[in-house]
Amino acid sequence: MTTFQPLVFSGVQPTGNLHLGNYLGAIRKFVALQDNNDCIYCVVDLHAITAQLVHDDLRNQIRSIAAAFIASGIDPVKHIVFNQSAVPQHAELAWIFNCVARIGWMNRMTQFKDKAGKDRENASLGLLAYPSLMAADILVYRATHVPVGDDQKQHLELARDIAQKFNIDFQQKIRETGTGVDMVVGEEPIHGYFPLVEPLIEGPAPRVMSLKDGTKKMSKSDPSDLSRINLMDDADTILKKIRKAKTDPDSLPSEVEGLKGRPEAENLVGIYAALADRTKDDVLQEFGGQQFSAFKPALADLAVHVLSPITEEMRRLMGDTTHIDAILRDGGERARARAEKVMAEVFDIIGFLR
Ligand code: AQP
Repeated sequence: MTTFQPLVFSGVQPTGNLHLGNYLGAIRKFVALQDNNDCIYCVVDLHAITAQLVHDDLRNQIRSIAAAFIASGIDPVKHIVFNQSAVPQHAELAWIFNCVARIGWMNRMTQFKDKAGKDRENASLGLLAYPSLMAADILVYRATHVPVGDDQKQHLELARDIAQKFNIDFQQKIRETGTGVDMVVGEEPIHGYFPLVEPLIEGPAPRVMSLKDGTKKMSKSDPSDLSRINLMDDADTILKKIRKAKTDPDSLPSEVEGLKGRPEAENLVGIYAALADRTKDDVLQEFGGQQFSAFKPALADLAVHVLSPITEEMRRLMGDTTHIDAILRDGGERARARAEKVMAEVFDIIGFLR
C-alpha cells in the first residue's frame, strides 16, 4: 500500500498501424480505467525513433494514435492525451535514469534482444536505453499504475528497479528536501521519491498473437499485413484476414483444456472472448465441436461489430486534424505543468543549480 495519489499512465508508439493487440491489450483498458482514476495517455513519439530513425509522415502517425484513443472513448478533457516530445521533461528525466540504471539491466531486456537481432553493436543507443525513457515517461508524473500488454512486463519491472535505486541512492537528500513519501514495499516500510509502479496486465487478451503464427505476438512491425487486424481495416479486409488466419484441422474443443498445444485455436478463441467480453469457456460452450469454417465467420462479424464504430470515428477525426492537434496541444500543456513540478524537485534532490 502506498501513500501516493493513484495515477494511471500509459503510452503507445506511433510506429505504424494500430492493431487488435494494441486495442485489446492496452487501449480498451485505458478506456475502462478512466471512470475511477486520474489518467494520462501519451503517444510516445520519442520511442518511435529508437528502432527506426526516419519515418514517413510521423506527424500523421502521431495524430492517428491520438485519434484511436479518442475514437475508443478516452475523454481528453477529463484526462490528459498528448505526445511525448511536447514535454521535454521526459527526455530530461530519462537522462538521469540512464545514470541510475546499469548497462547489464538493459542488456537483459528481451525486447532489446528481439529488436536488435543478431547485429546488436549496430542497434541505436536509444533502443538499448528505451526502458529508461519508458520509466521516465511514467515517473515524471509519479504515476502509480500502468495498463499494458503482457510484452511490457519486463520493462515495468525495470521501472520499479530504477525507482527503487533512485530512492535508495538519494534517501538522505529526499529526506532533507522533504519531497519523499512513505510507502510499503512488500512488508517493508520505505520512504522514497518515486513510486514503485504497479503493472495492470490482467485482462482477457494480455497477449494477442499473430494470425499467421500463434506463437508470435501480433505486432505493427510484422512484415505481413495478414498477421494482424488493423484498427483502420474495413469489414472486407477483416473478413479476408480472419478467413486466411492459420488454424489446425481439428474442430474446436468444448473446454479450455482442449486448447493446449493448439496456439492458433487458442488465439482465435481468446480474441473472440475478449471482443465479446466473455470467458473462453463460455465461448467454447457455444462453439465446441464446430469447425473453423463455422467459427471464423462468427469471429469476423464480431470483430467488425466492435471495431467499425472506432474505425469510422478515427477516419472522421483524421479527415480534419485541427481537432486532434488542439487536443494534443492542450494535453501537452497540462502534462508539462505537472512534469515541471516533479523535475524541479528531482533537480533539488540531485543538487543541480537552477
Ligand atoms: N499483441 C499484443 N497483445 C496485447 N497487447 C499488445 N500490445 C502490443 N502488442 C500487443 C500493447 O500495446 C501497447 C502499445 O504498444 P506499443 O505500440 O507502444 O509497442 P509494442 O508493444 O512494441 O507494440 P507492437 O505492435 O509490437 O509494435 P512494434 O511492432 O512497433 O514493436 C503496449 O501496452 C503493448 O503491451
